[in-house]
Amino acid sequence: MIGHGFMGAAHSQGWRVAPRFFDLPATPEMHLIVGRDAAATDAAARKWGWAESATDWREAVARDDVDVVDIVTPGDTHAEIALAALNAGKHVICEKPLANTVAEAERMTSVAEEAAARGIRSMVGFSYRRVPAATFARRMIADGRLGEIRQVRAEYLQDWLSDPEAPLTWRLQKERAGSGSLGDIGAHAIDMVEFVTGSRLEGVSGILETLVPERPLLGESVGLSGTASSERGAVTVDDVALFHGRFENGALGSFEATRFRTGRKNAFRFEISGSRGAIAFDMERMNELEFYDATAPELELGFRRILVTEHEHPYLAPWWPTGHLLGYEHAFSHQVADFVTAIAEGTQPRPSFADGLHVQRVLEAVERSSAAGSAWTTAAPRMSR
Ligand code: SOE
Repeated sequence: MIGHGFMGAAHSQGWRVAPRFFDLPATPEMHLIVGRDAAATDAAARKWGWAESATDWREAVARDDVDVVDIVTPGDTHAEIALAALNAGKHVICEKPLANTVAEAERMTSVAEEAAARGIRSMVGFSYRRVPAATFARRMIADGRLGEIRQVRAEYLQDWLSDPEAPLTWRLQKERAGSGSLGDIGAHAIDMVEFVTGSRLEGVSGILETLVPERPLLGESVGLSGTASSERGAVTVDDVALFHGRFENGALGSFEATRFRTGRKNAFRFEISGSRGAIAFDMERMNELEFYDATAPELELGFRRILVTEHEHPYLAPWWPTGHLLGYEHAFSHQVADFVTAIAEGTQPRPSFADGLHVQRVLEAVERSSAAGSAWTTAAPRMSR
């Protein structure tokens, strides 16, 4: 594992727990964790259960006793690490968004596809796909329970930046994070509704806004926010991203991503409506799916709540008795279980780097649209590149 921040903790939990609950065709060993600060990386290794720690990721990805590389660093390092790891013959799982630019994501995808021909697997960490209620929503749509999909609404609302004195962490610097709310949480919204509906966005119109243009520079790094110093620096990413789009299946979608929505902590919600019904999901109530069956008798119409905790629901079989809820971290175990299974069985895990590249194209289309006064902008590959 390269990196040891918030995602390092979440992925470590996934690697440790997945083989203890799922019957996997191969058993991962948590071998080596890499970070720039030797003492902090060593502490992370001991806390999370990695056998060794190191400070040089280039040496790490070249080691003969490493088979899989998990990239949980900020976006500006994804491409370089992923390319080195794939070229060294390692399977790679990379955090979202796949890269900071479309050009990087294209390069990563083409190297991943060459590597796939040699049996090397790669995947992007859009972990929310593996929340059982979300996976079940996809199954219901694939089974035709919603009929023809007409409208999609997705919003990812957090509030940890609404305090203008919250410090300037890497997530607020374009050269490190690529973009702001758009890539950090809007990317999840895009991947999620494309996964659930099975249809991709083909074009968008959007507006991006930076609400607090300067913030205190970062002192000591603590959690997502860190502590502030007395100097200030420029915020170079969007704080709020609003966009709407059209999917290949003709459905219309509206999207909102913000880290300024006071009172909303991790309100990742989507609602999808079709000719035969609708579903709604809210990550703050992640064990539930609301379902409206438009084919029910007229006097019984209404949204009903499905508690997605039956053993037959996706990923639920190895967990707890019905009604005993799962949490945020379980999706990371599901991600590891699927990735290890794909490696052992020689299949392409999803979301692939190509899927991550598509999300990157949508993110870039929103940025271009916003820069052009919200002009309609396609997310298709650009011929001029
Ligand atoms: C911060 O906004 C963040 O940690 C995102 O970076 C994650 O992708 C999301 O899962 C939770 O919020």
